[in-house]
Amino acid sequence: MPNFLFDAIRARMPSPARLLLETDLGRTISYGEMLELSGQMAGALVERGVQPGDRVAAQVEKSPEAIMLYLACVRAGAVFLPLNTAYTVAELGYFLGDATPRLVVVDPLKRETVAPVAGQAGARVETLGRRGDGSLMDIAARQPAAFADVARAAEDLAAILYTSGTTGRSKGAMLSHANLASNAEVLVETWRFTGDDVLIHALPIFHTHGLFVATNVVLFAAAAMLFEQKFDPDRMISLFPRATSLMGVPTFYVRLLQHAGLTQESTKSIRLFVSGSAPLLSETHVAWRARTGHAILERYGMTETNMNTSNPYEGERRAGTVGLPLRGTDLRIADPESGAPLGRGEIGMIEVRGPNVFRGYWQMPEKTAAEFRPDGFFITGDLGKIDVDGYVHIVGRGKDLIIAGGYNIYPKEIESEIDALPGVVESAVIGVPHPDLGEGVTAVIVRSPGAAIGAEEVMAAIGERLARFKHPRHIAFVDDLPRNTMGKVQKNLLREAYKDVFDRRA
Ligand code: MCA
Ligand code: AMP
Repeated sequence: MPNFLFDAIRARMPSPARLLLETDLGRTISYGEMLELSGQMAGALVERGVQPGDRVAAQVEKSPEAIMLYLACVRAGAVFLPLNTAYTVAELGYFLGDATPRLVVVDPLKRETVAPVAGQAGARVETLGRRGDGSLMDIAARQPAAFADVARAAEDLAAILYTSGTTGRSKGAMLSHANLASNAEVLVETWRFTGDDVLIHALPIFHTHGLFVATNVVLFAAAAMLFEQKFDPDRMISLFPRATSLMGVPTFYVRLLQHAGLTQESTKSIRLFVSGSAPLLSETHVAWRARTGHAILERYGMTETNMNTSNPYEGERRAGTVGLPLRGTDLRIADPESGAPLGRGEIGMIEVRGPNVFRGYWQMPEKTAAEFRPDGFFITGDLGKIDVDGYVHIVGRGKDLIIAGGYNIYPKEIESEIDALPGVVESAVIGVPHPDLGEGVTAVIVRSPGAAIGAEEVMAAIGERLARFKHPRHIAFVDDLPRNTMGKVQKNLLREAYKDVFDRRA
């Protein structure tokens, strides 16, 4: 039956024997095996009661099986909901309660801890283990390799990815089959991917970058990937001779520049280095070019929109810019308040419209409506301008967001946890320059008179509640937070006051 996204992958499949991925342990999966394994996994989902439109949540370590689970969801007509492996059980409880998935798939060691929150959300827990341990893999092994894909139309949902909210709780961005397929198609074309490409895949697969940009581009190009458990500079250098491309966050490039093995010679088989998810400093772009002769191609996207812009493959890759709108995506700069379009060179809100833009926030029609203009443009929350040559520059964020190592962190979530502690009056959480992660989380806290709470107590208290990457790396105590005449905390002043805390330590 027609299945919009998987049909597009099938239509581009190379011969079954061609390599799809090779892991860092040397395990390989061919395109033919992918078809069989994802079909068996789809059969296992159906046996476990998954119906079209059901959500299937997954908090699993990076593995080929996790990719098969994603493809199985697409084929079974389910909605894949990947979750950061760093999320605590408290964080997980919210996502499961909101998305009410039919199944929650976890690694075997997490089954016991996740079972209570899954139960509260009415979801059944399955493990993604090995064959022989009663996991989904066992059920899959009993299924026929041929699976009749469930019919799904272009606008049907393929995935929900949660993006933290600037106010309130995280919102589930609903991504359709057409959102994912259209973006993969245009990226393959823009970045000239072909069946001869070998991508180094060292990103996590619970976010847009690693799951859709990297994996779908490989599948849509019938290319191969070297599928690494995590980013490791030594491994990258040793893999370069076998690869043609790398996709990473700026921290990848910053760390690789510190490696003596990064040279023109060691990177000579690579045709494309792509950076995204956070701003790539011009100095990183320039240093990379000087060391390797390659100009990193920077692009810009969001969970809600997939990729919006890219520097050109041919033509100037301009440092400090995110390039030109992708084919099919309209991008404009508008007055943040009125939405009135602004002219070339003027700074305003970046707004986008196109087949890449999501279908709204899961069960939040008001929030969805508030983030779209009447003519269908999505308000990104990023501030930027378009220069005379049409290149888009991101100059700041209209949203209170920290990006550390490519992970988005919403200050409000951390402030709420800190403010709830005894002895704390209030707090402000800011991101300040960090030499490795781009931005480092800093908490500025006002204590109640006489309270003795210190940094250690704060860390101990929030440690169990928030994922490790959200934890402040610097904590300061002050008498008052700076406020404007409206009473709003002036985070710009705090960012200025603490701008050197990480540089000093580097
Ligand atoms: C790890 N830690 C972090 C981060 N990663 N802390 C803050 N921010 C982070 N990003 C913590 C670990 O828990 C650990 O804690 C300590 O830092 C040191 O870990 P380390 O070994 O240095 O980290 P790593 O494992 O090397 O990871 C760094 C990383 C990784 C490679 C940059 O964070 C990463 O792969 N980031 C990519 C994120 C990504 O895919 N973003 C795309 C989002 P302890 O102190 O306990 O040891 S999609 C998106 O943004 C849009 C759509 C887009 O445009 O792409
Ligand atoms: P996420 O919520 O994880 O989808 O993150 C999306 C946000 O990451 C965007 O709204 C931007 O603020 C930021 N972002 C992504 N790519 C870039 C880039 N190349 N330069 C600057 N910011 C970026």
